[in-house]
Amino acid sequence: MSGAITYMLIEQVGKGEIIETLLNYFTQLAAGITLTPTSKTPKKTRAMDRLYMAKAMSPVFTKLMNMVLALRPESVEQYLIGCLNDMKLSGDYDVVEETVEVQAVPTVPEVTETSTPAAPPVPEGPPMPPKMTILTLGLSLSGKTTFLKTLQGDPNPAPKPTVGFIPHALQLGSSIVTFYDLGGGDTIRDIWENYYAETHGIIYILDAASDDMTFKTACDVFLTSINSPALKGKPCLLILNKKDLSAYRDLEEVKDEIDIPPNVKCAELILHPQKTAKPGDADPNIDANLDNLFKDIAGDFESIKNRVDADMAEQKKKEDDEKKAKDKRVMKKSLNKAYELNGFEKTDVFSQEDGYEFLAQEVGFMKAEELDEEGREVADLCGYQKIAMMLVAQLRAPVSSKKKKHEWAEIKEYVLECKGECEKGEVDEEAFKDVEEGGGGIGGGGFDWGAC
Ligand SMILES: Nc1nc2c(ncn2[C@@H]2O[C@H](COP(=O)(O)OP(=O)(O)OP(=O)(O)O)[C@@H](O)[C@H]2O)c(=O)[nH]1
Ligand SMILES: [Mg+2]
Repeated sequence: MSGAITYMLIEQVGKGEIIETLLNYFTQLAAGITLTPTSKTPKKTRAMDRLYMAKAMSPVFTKLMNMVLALRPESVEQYLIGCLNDMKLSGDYDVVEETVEVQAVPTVPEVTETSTPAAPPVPEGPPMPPKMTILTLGLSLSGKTTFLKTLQGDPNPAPKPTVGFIPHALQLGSSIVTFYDLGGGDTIRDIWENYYAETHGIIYILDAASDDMTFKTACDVFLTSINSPALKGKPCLLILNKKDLSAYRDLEEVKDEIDIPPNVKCAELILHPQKTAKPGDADPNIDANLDNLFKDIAGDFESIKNRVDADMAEQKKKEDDEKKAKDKRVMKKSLNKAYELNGFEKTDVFSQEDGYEFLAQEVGFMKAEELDEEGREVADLCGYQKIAMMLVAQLRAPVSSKKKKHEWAEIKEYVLECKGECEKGEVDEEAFKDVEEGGGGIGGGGFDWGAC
């Protein structure tokens, strides 16, 4: 993060370019490239740097650091790329436009989108867990983002449709509660289930004043989501929103449509502060309903946490297995090209001398002579095919320090196994797609080099 701050201070891009520039910075960083500023020296004095930091950059960095502190993601770079992408796509530039006094530059970021007037009080009862993740679900326009902005004290939220997902971390006493705001559009709903495993509780927001067809869909989507294996039985708050409108259906009418399971508590609310009896003030019933949800989670936290840990481990294993399988398909396709097997033509194949040099450079040496005997043997096995050698180089010298560095002996075994399968004619159709998906060839972004 400090590298990014230095880079931004020297570059001093315009306010509208901050998200884009940071996104580029972290994307390059994830690819192992640390961007150096185009200008070698800061364009302005240190006082001006501070002013710039305060006015333009500080809100963005504070927001990003709050999210990282709250979620402690495994890969900070990838997580920041996701957040910045979401901010870019959703046009969530509000923070950049805030006026910040120079004296107010935070040296240590606080976790606080959070300590805002409308944030709910710490509930009494069982001790609150240190961290909780709450999934906020509901169809598009049901009021999810409005609700989260209201919780953060915004008296007149006017959100744009959410594309993807935006985490909002709120500090409640000693507990950090992270609400995931997920877009509710038809196509975006496909991503919801990626977040089910890690969730401790659910808030489903229903626009109870919508037209009949939307209402029916919202009820169906509610039941499907809360009955999915990773969510079933977890504490849930069903909010019937837009009580201020005449088309509003009350709880009795909703119950005619949905059989509400026992783990679900219901609330009839007005989530938009401008629609309440006292415009500008949040609906006073929000706090008590949230407290009840937190109490339900706190009361059963041990077993919910065990379930979350187990589900997340299973999900990670599934993802790793899928990545491994995909990498193997790419390797086999490259070997088919190297050895002209299974109808493939010889493509991107070096001479032996150039192949050694290529692999040597890919693993970080200056000259081919530095590649030892075992490395050469692997290059031989790869048939000097470019992508195959790039794949093995990534196993030997992964870009990310978190990925395992494999020994040549292990890599040799892996290439032999892939080659053996190719020779037996084991090629699956997916292989034809993967390399195209992988960026059309060398260095394509679709491979997960470290998965093996
Ligand atoms: N009348 C009324 N309108 C509301 C209330 N709450 C939210 N709205 C309006 O309903 C719409 C909901 O917008 P969002 O909060 O962006 O909805 P969302 O669920 O986040 O939608 P996606 O991000 O597309 O999934 C906005 O136009 C709000 O002004 C309410 O209590 N009463
Ligand atoms: Mg939204």
